[in-house]
Amino acid sequence: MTKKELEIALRSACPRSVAECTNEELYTALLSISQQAAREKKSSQGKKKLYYISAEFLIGKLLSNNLINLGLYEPAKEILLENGKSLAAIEETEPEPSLGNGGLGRLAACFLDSIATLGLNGDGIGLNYHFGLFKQLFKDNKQSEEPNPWIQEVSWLTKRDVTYKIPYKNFTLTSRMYDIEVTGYNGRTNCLHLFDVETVDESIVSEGISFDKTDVAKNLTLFLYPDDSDRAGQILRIYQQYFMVSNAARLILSEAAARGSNYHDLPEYAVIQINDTHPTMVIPELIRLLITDHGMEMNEAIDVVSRTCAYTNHTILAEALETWPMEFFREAVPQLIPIMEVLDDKIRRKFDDPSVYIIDKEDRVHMAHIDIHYGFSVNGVAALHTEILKNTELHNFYQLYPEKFNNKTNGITFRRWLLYCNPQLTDFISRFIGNGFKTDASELEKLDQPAISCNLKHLYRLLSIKEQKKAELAQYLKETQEIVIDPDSIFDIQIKRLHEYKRQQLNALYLIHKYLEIKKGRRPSTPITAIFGAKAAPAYVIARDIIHLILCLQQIIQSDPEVRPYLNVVMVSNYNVTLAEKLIPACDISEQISLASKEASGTGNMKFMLNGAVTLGTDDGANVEIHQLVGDSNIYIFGDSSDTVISRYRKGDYCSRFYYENSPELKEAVDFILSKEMLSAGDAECLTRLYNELLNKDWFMTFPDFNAYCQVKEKALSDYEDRASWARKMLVNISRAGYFSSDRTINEYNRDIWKL
Ligand code: T68
Repeated sequence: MTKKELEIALRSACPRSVAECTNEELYTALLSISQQAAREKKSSQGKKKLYYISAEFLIGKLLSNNLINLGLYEPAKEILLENGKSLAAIEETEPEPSLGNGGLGRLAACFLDSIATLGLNGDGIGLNYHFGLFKQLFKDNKQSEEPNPWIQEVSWLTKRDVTYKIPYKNFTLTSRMYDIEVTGYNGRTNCLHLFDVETVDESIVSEGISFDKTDVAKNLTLFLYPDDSDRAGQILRIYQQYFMVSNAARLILSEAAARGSNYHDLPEYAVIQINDTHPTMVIPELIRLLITDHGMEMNEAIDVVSRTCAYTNHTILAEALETWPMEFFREAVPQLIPIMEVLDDKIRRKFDDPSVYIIDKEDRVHMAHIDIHYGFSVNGVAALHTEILKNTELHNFYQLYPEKFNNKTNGITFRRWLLYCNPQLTDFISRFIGNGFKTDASELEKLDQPAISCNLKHLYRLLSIKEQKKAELAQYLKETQEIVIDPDSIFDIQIKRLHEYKRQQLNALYLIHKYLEIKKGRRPSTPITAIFGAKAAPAYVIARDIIHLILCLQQIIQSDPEVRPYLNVVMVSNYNVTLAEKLIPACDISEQISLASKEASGTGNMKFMLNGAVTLGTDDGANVEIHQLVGDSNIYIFGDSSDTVISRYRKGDYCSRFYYENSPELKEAVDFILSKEMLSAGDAECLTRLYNELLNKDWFMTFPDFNAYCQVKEKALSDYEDRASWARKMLVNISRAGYFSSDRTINEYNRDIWKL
């Protein structure tokens, strides 16, 4: 579509002239134009098709992304400008779909972009949550939750005439499929299929995010990860997961048949990627449907399904690996039980090792075990993670099936995380190395050449782009959250789900330490702004306490005139993709400080590096690969190694109090949690609980890494002062980020697993 054609299309889609339209009307018009353009690029239907099933798709706002991918972004911007309108202002009217939680969901979104960009035949399948995870608010320095509605009268969802009857023990629900078109860069359009239940009732939610958990017909697709701290909540998860996979299985079978499959040859027509264990029930459900609806023998059905399904593991936290009591299945989906019993029985006959059974002696079903035994591929999401799976967490399975295990280091789409969120940096790069990197990210390496790295003018240009993005962020936070930050300070950012293993509490302890240092007169040369963004799962008490600690610290520091000019702490509320797009380009120091061995990969680390931030982190997840690519002098690595951590867990003799007693700085920082300043800003119960947790347990070992963390941070802060040399570090980081393009990741999935 040319600019002229777009102008004509826009005029006819608008209720009045472009200049006279409201931003909402222009949004609606642009949405329908880009949907139309996307439909014209529908992916060609090859014989074999990929289905990426995931409980989350954290897709972010779609308008600009789709315009970029359709090549319409610049023309649209110009036409709007000529009519006194701004695309940025129109974007503000678009709600962000709340279909995800963290890295796993954002990865799924990046993958859909790359699958379409590479012209592969593949769709996503998930659920159409009306209120998403939740909308985060801060009251009295604490997190509170509200529904996060995003589906409006006009939206990217297209209602389809696909519906199924999904059977449960006591009732049947009628489903409905909605589609969101996913357009790749200069590429084809695929679909994200989101299933919903026709009877869902938004009005049953009251008091924050509570609702009747037993009224499944009304509540099924209200929330992602509804509270599962009680039995009703846990069974609701089963209802949701089964709904997702039963719909998926029916769609996959009917599409395969339409492409010519006779079901016996299903693996030639379909491959299913199971994103973590939430979609695992697709395995027994497909087997069941092949038997009951298509007359297949059990053994053949198991074989066919096993050759169709592949599993991605995203966690090594034992407590995050899903296991469900058999009685839950009995209560919700008893039809799966005979299948799961056969699957378990076959394993028991074959292997004399209870650790690999599907059903354990407490009658609990281990979802990952189903995937590993009855899928043909098991992959981790970064090199270190896959090694830990093979050697430690899933070692017994690795010995049974070494050929199934493979690594697929995560990636991110450069369209959203560079071209869209940082056009200034994109221009800077294109000026030196042309546009090839937009489709072949490895070309970014060309940036690391003496003509740039030895030329102060170019290096200062790079620094000035960073300054501009910092100023833009400061402006945005002021307008949207009334947060004031100094754009001339160092932006040190930690944004990710709140979890003890990610160790926001370690960062907070450093900030307490820094606060006390400044009080003693030791002031930093350049002021520091520490920015956090994180949601805590509502039932995760310690995570909420950590948010409370950070918010209290923010209040204390901001109201202390002695400290405030040198140090600021801010926590943005309702951290989401839209905020990430503003925060990441503005970052100087990227905090990736998980306890080594615990972060499967991380993908924020990749987005920061691509935007010229320097990583301060542990040798964990994909940080290890970043470290290898940029070299010791362009990253700040600290802390105990994953081997040390794993053996410390094995020995079981970790004692946090020992470290507390032996480091005066650490003791001082920890004690500050219960200082009178803190207790007057916050809630004694929360702060005491957190203090005790750290001192008596500290399961994710923040104390042993505290001193090393403080040291390496001081080193980074002082290195920042030499602007030219910092700019060179930025340049090296950008130039090595190509490896982390999700196009590379998807090519590997296709080469090794999907074979489309
Ligand atoms: C993340 N996992 C990993 N899980 O933590 C991160 N899990 O290291 C990795 O980069 C990313 O996946 C992509 O591979 C998650 O985001 C969840 O959100 C989750 C939610 C519920 C239950 C289990």
